[in-house]
Amino acid sequence: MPKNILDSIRTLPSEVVSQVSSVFSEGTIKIAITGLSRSGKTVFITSLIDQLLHQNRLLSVTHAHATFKTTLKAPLHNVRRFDYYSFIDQLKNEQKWPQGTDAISHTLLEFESKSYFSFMGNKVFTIELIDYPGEWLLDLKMLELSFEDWSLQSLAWLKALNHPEAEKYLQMVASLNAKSVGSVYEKELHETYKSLVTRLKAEHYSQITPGRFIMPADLANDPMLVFAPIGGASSGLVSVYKKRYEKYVDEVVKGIHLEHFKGFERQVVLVDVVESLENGYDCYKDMREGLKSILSLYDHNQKNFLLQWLSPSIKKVLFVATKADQVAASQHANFANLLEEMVGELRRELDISHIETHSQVVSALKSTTTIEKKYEGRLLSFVRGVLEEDGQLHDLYPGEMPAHFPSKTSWSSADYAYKSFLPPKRSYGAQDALEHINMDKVVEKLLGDLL
Ligand SMILES: Nc1nc2c(ncn2[C@@H]2O[C@H](COP(=O)(O)OP(=O)(O)OP(=O)(O)O)[C@@H](O)[C@H]2O)c(=O)[nH]1
Ligand SMILES: [Mg+2]
Repeated sequence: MPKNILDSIRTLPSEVVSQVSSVFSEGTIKIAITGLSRSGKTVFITSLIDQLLHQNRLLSVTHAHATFKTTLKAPLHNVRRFDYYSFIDQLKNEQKWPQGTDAISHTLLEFESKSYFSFMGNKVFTIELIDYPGEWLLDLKMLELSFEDWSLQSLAWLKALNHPEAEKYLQMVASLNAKSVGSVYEKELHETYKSLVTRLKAEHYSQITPGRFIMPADLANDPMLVFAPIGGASSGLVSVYKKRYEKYVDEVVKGIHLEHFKGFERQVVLVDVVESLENGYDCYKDMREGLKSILSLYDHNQKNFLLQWLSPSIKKVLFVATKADQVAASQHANFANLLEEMVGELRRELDISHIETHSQVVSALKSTTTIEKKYEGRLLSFVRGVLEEDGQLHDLYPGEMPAHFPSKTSWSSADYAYKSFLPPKRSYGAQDALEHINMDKVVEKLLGDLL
């Protein structure tokens, strides 16, 4: 702000100053975009920024009267930058999805929004968007657990999976005894557990801790990570593993994962509804539990003082189901129902904690178009797009989405197989944002009150 304006404000009567100073209200609103890996965080944030930068042309106005301008600001020092320019280039010009990202990254957007009254001047504020891997948020439950409790819970979870690889690991743990000590045992058990959770992750299970075993980022090969859940009988390893576990909780979960969550006002939770339908009842249930852990930060019964200290700053949570373009437009009402079913209980719990919630089905980048076609005498809704598997344009009938998640007995994953599409080939003018489904509604629900 120019110095002379500040000086002239200082000489105004106090009641006028309080009015005028709100005009220049500055401040940064922090928004975390979270979700398990591949849920669509990077594409969602890229599209959100792109819609905001091109807002005047492409979004239906958020509030009838709102006019605002958005600028991408220089990145913060000492944090990883969310690389909007590379991502948007890949999506618009190379028809490529961005590679997976395995760490927290930030970006700053400055908004100037027009006020109702010309004498008031415009409101300027900054939004910090943070791409935050949901896998790291799952670790927050470790804050509440001793090494022994975490081990017990993890082993019980593995047992309940009824998975042959999990079974092998459990047998390995059972075979340990007081003499199983030394770095060879330490590493072998850790590596076996790490491969197991990596495999379970690939098979779409969600509740995996610690997050850094599957997304190590800068901690790959850090000796602090050499631990694994074990039972009390194998006491030879307990003391070393316990020390490392406690160091991990202290330095990584508290020191890094939690640190980035300070001062959050809003959170977007991306949910891959299509993926959960495709992977069957057990993965669906596990994803629901995973989402619960991700949001345990706001649990009003939370006893952990660190979490209690963080939660009051959160005011709004928006649940978003991405990739709506994988199904025909006629299926979007059912899609929204499934999202609601997945997060309904969480929304009620957040409501009790006085946190506003919304849900929205979107496609951050609309990669298909819905077309009507006759098939065996029936008019069906097909999706037309370029398939990832062969790079060719296809018309596909993805079937009807159910209005509810099937029950355990009636759920057959084979009924739900959705294809992946590539970003569409089109030429974008300077004024064109990514084509989307419902990103304008996201802007309204997430930011509408600020504009
Ligand atoms: N059809 C369609 N596919 C999408 C959309 N957004 C994301 N995808 C698909 O989902 C994949 C993952 O998207 P990302 O944005 O990279 O997901 P992420 O959550 O950042 O993943 P990680 O960085 O691995 O945690 C992409 O490679 C696409 O295949 C969308 O709007 N439409
Ligand atoms: Mg990503």
